[in-house]
Amino acid sequence: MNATSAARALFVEAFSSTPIGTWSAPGRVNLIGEHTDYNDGFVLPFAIQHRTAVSLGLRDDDRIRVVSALTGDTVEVALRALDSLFPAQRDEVPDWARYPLGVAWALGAEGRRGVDLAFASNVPIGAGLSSSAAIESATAAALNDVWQLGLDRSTLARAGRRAENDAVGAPTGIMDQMASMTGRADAAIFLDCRTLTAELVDLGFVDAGLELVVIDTGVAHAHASGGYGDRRTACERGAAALGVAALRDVRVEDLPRAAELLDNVTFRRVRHIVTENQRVIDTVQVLRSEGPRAIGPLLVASHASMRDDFEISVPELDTAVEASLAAGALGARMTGGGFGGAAIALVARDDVDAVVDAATAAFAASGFRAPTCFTVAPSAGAARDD
Ligand code: GAF
Repeated sequence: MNATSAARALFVEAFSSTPIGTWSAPGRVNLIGEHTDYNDGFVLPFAIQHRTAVSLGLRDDDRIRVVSALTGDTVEVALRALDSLFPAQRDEVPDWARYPLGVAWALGAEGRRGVDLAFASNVPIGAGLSSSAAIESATAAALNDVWQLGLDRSTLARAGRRAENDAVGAPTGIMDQMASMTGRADAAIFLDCRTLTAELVDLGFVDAGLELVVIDTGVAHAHASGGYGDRRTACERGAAALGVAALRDVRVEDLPRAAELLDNVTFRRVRHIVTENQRVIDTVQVLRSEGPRAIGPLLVASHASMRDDFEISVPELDTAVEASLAAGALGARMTGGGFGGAAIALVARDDVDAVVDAATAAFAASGFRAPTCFTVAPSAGAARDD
């Protein structure tokens, strides 16, 4: 059953009534541009075919009920109570329910009509494929329609980020929500995270005989704790020491001066962001001038920068990348926030099995849990399904 049918079936089972509609939104992979979003920089993600769906029913009061196929539990609160729950009392809300309730809160729920929401998803959780942005974007798209808010996609993406930052407590940027809201089949989104200007870039994987393979390491990550926030703090420290509003404003040619001003760790964090921004720009240019077969070296350089300078890779991700490249991938890198999750490999169609076999064998040889491997296709963003 796809996510849309599963959400509808769950709604009927949980609420004993028929939903008025179902909306869905995708997860994403990021082709290149990691941790650049909260530095006002550039990213190049694309929405994938895995989606989270929400079936919605209107209520006659001001309450919101949410139920998830994942956990099976139902959470119910008054819309007017959301302002006192978020952000201060978020611990009173079960983890998963902070995402949809946080979006309702971020959209300004008080005074709106109550809703019942049932969620189902086939976006892998904890794999760095933005299962959280998918639930946020599906919720935002649905509430925008039924509450007749008339908000554009960037504004809905910002509401999703606010939910993530303040209701969930993860200090993330805007990339995932923008990818989930604005994805298009066959294209990546070249996003300027300072202005939120988004350009679609044709990927041409099909015509070039290429597949993008996801190698999910099974190492779970969470951005509400630990390393992600530390990296963000280091970037802010670097920007302040260099006297710029954000690391977006530092150019590659400024790096020698930065090396003199910053301690070694902060400098390496800065160098990752500055060179990664340039790699995103270069990738877009290479895609447009030479096509997707030529972007491999940029993906490989991005991974090395994350492993050595930003230090957000883990042995499983490095193994996935090295094994893919050894088996003939044109390029490979970890994708998403790091500290676990998935790697991506750009692979000629005929080499997909060899890459998957090589990654699986390398994991076994290292004593790691077997990875889950699948291909992803650039897909449409949030939409109403029925
Ligand atoms: C996570 C965050 F949610 C994004 O905002 C982005 O920072 C990414 O990690 C790293 O590029 O997905």
